[in-house]
Amino acid sequence: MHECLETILQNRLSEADLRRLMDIPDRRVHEFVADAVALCEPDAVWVCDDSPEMVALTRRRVIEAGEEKPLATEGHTFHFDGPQDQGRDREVTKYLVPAGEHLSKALNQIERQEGLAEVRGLLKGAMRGRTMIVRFLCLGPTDSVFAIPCVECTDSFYVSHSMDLLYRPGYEEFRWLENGRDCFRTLHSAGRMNADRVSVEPDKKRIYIDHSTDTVYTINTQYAGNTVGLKKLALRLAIRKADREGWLAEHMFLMGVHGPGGRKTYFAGAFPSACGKTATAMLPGETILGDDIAYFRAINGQARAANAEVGIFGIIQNVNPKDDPVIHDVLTKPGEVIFSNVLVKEGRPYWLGMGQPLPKDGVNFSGPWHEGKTDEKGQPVPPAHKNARYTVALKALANCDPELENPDGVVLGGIMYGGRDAYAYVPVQQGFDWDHGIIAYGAALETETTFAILGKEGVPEINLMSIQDFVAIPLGKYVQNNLDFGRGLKKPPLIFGVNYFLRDGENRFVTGMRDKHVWVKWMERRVHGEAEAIRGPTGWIPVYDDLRRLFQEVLDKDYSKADYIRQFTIRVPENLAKIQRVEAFHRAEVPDAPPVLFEVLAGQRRRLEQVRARSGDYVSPFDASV
Ligand code: GTP
Ligand code: SPV
Ligand code: MN
Repeated sequence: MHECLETILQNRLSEADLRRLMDIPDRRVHEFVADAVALCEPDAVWVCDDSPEMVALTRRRVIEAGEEKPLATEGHTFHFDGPQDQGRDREVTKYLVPAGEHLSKALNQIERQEGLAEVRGLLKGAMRGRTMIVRFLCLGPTDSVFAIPCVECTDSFYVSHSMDLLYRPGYEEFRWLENGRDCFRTLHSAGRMNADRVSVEPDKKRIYIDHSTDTVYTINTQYAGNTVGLKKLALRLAIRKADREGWLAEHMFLMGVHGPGGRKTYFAGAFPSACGKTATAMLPGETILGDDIAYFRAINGQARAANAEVGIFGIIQNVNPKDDPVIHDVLTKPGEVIFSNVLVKEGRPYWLGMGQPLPKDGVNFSGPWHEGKTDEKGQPVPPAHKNARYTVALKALANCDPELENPDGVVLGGIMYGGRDAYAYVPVQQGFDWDHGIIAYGAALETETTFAILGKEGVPEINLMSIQDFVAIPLGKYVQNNLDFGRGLKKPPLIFGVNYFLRDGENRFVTGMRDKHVWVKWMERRVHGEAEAIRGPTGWIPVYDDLRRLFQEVLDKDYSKADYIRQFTIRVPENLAKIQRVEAFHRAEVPDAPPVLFEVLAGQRRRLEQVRARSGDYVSPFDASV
């Protein structure tokens, strides 16, 4: 076996590349690369050691390969994914489950041997005529308790370039990798591509997660969420590792919220894809530590959190100078930015909701585009895709939090959960305690599907803690791990439920885009015991006077009692219906749901019935106390 491995590597790698690979002592890495070479049969293999010259070479090669094209502004490039490759693909993303092992029914899975044979069959010879790039990266700050070394073999320079913006270099981390320490592996090929370097076999797209070997296989896709192994692919592996080791890997942003007297309190927040993580973490005047993936560890009885990433792969729709001044600035000045699936005309990128009229023609993910263009099904092709994104390094942002590289992470003051809940929950509330918050806001999180995932938009669903797509362990165990995490802490972070998407009888949102800033400031005050609250049936809700003051202070806006009542009225029938849906979901899909989940929901139902008996179906926040 070893001889064979050495022969494979010697035959395909230059002397220098072979040396860079062999300088990494862990034999499993050599085996992974040798297997990828033997399977995918690339013409050449390029082992990147993160030196500035090699990183610069990636930037050159991505242009030469035609996977990105330069825009007029220095450092800006654009990339297109195929029309059927514009988001994460749930259908074809599956866990490879060894015979005898079980995952919750709600998780997409396939028997391991069958899945391996299928995906490896598709990868066979997939890199002929191409270069395979070998990248070493690190999730979490390097040389820290959070660090997880990752290696990816890919035939895409776009993937390699994206990783330079989104992750910490890891070659050095690997050089010191003790034998046996976990490392995550991804093998990716774009598959067959057309002359524009776009994958052309979407029906053969597969993203298979082999947690038995911490390896992910992905083929016939280019969308970063399906191909950049350290994003959601590694999150699935990290959730299993965290389960083994007693910490948490979460689909959460991290931000510093600035309070009175110059203090700063860190918050994490879980929202499903395209439901407000980046929008919250980028609030003007606050600092961003991360917008997508956070790791939590209990260290000396404190909840400490670190960003797994160092960049943003963010939704560009609606980024405009008024609502998102900081990110808009980065997207319009020279610096390294990859725009994906925007409209391009004369070297300029355009996107939906950018705050200026779009050209009537240009080039986009569908090829040459003009106003009125329809696809083969007769559907209108939008100028830019709703899920068009930008990729930038966090350090390019003026509001990047200085603790990003702290090897011990930051101490968390609060955690929020929120989804697209049109009917039930009030815009902001605080859990009665850790268990209530985790269950009532996290495990009971309802939302609607968004454009970040292929398929129909706006379909209501439960998305447990905003992370259901990525939970690679039984769902009940995942909830239990969250409950247990709080028990090990001296002062657990406060848990909040937020809802930016509550609608009125006319289907209009009851809150504005900037209102979340007031909720965030209120939560910060609550952490420090400086705001009052009413004990409502579904959680502590803000008192009117505090909100009125904060609206004035934060947004320079008058906040009327009528607004407060409209936003914070307890909708009893809608909340009871929610509890019923959530219970039914857990009974049907989560056989190992912790019993306390049903107790918390039953308590919530009792309190709602109690206020209804006293005050009717729709209870003003002024009468909501239970
Ligand atoms: P991923 O990167 O996909 O994980 O998502 P994210 O959670 O970071 O999403 P992001 O913050 O970029 O969500 C953006 C979407 O939420 C856009 O469609 C916004 O217009 C919408 N959004 C954000 N805040 C609000 C709000 O307060 N009200 C309404 N109605 N929409 C909002
Ligand atoms: C999400 O879909 O939650 C994202 C983008 O953050 S992706 O990289 O596709 O995961
Ligand atoms: Mn995400």
